[in-house]
Amino acid sequence: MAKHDSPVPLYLQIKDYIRLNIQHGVFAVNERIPSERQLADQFSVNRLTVSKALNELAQEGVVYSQVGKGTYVAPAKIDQALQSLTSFTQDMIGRGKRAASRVLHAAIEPANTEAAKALMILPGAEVVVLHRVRMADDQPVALERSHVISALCPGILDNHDFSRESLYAVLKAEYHLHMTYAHQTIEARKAGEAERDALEAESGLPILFITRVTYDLNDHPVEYVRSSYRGDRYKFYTILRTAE
Ligand code: 16G
Repeated sequence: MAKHDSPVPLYLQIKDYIRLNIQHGVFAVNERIPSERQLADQFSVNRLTVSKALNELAQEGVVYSQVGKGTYVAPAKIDQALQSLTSFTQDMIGRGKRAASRVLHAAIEPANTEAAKALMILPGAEVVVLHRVRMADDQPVALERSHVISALCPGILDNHDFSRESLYAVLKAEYHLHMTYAHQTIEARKAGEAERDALEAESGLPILFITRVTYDLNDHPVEYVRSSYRGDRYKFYTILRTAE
């Protein structure tokens, strides 16, 4: 029952109620939660108030709706630490998930200005361009567009299938390129059309857009990547310590 005299708005009380029930497993993952009408009756509020609560929870990736069917509990987000440099495959193995990729594009191309600048090569020098939809347990979670300096890994596309192989593992085992550190930025934005198609997402999906330059042991840039992670399936965490 909602507290109508509380300073906490009614729709926020409903959100808290749903969130708590999910945390305690009362509403289980991929199961339907009570309908808008049931919640409106239960809390003695109008359906618009319930709909506002459900819409916000959907935007936050806590629930998802299926047209004509109802609202369901979304699986928990993948939680990625920002302290260490890992590959997607390593991340997924660490979580007990199956990593795979759908390769959208794989070719040797002249570097565009942006990639050339990031990789400190001349525009037009050859780069391996690899666009992949990264899948966790068969669910698309990210679209990655990698550029790797071609001269560092000759023949890489001829000998490997990146729908199942790890790029970092191949670079290390075959080309002795040890990815050591990376500079990375993360920005929020709405998914564009290409991202929506690749990630099988609806319009309005929030994206965590990551730009990364990855360096080898000798401080040489090796990879420039632009990645779009589904905001409803991913979150990043980091440990912060006080400055000395
Ligand atoms: C991570 C990296 C990406 C790299 C990929 C290699 C981001 C933010 N990070 O996803 O730069 O290309 O791992 O993964 O995109 P793989 O070794 O599994 O192919």
